[in-house]
Amino acid sequence: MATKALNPFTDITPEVSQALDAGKPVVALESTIITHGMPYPDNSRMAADVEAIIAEEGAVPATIAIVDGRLKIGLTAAEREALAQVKGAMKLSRADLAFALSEGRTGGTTVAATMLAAHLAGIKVFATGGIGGVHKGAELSFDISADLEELGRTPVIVVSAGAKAILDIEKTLEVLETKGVPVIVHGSDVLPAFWSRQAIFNGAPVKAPLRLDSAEAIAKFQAARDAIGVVGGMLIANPIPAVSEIPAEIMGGHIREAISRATKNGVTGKAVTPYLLSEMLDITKGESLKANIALVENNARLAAKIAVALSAIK
Ligand code: PSU
Ligand code: MN
Repeated sequence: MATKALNPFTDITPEVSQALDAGKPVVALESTIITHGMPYPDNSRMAADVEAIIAEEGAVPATIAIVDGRLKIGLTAAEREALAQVKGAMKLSRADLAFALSEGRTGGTTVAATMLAAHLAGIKVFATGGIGGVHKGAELSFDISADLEELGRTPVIVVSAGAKAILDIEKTLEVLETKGVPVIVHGSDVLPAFWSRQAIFNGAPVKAPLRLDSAEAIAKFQAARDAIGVVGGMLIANPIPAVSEIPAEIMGGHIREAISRATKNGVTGKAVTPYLLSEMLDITKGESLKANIALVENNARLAAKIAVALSAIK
C-alpha cells in the first residue's frame, strides 16, 4: 500500500499506515528522549530496543520526529540512527513543531508534540520515559511543561514512569487534575517518580489518584471515556521494575544537587530538563541513565499491551 499523505509535511511509513488502516495496534514513541534525553550511543540502543519490544508484543512501533522539515510518523533504522547522532537538533513542542517544518529543520518531539502528531496520524497509545510537568520553584519561574496542556486536550494514552522526579510532583498532579487528565498508576497504590517506584512528598508516599492492574482494564476505561465523549489524554504511571529502581531517598539529594548546578549556571527554559537529566547522569555516575533505559523499555511493553487490548475492543 502506498504511503498515505496526511498533509504536505508528513511522511508515514507503509508499515504504520497499513497497521492503522487495518485497525491493528500501533504505539507512538517520542524522540526528544533520543536527541536531548540520553547521550550517544545509549540513545540509539534504547530507541532500537523499545521498537523491538513493541513489535514483540504484537504492535507496530512509530517513532515520531522531524527530519529536514518532514514530520516522520515511523522512522527507518537508518533514520533513527542518524537522529541519534545528529548535532544541534531542536527540542520541539506544540509551539514550534510547525516552525521546524516551514524552516526545514531537524528536531526531537517532546511528549506534547508527539501526542499532537500521533493524534494527527490516528495513533491512540504512546510510550515515553517521564512526562514534563511543573518545575520546582514554578511559583517564581512559571516553568510548567506544555506536556500538561497537551494531555488536557489531545486524546492519546501516554504511558510513562510518572512525572520526572526533578519536578514538583504534587503541583504536577494538581495541574493534571484541573485539566481533567486521569492519572492511573499501573499495579500500585503509590505514584512512581521516574527512577523510583515511590514518589515521596514531605516524608510520605504520594497516593495514586487512580489504580488499574492490567492493560485490558486501561483499555476498558478509555472505551468508557470515548463512549461518554470525554476529550483529552490520559496518563498512565507505570512504576520502574524493582531490580532497576533507585529509591527516592537516594535520588532526593542528587536532584537537589542537579537543580543547584542549574541555578548556578543560569540554565532556564527549554534547556532545564535536558540539563538536569545530564547532570543526574554525572552525579549518579551513569546509574540514572541505566534506570531511565529500563523504565522506558518497561513502558513500551505496557503501551503495546494497551494498544493490543484497545484494538481487541473495536
Ligand atoms: N523523558 C525522558 N527523557 C526526556 C524526556 C522525557 O526519559 O528527555 C523529555 C520529554 O520529551 C518531555 C520533555 O516531553 O523531556 C519535557 O521537557 P520540558 O520540561 O521542557 O517541557
Ligand atoms: Mn519548561
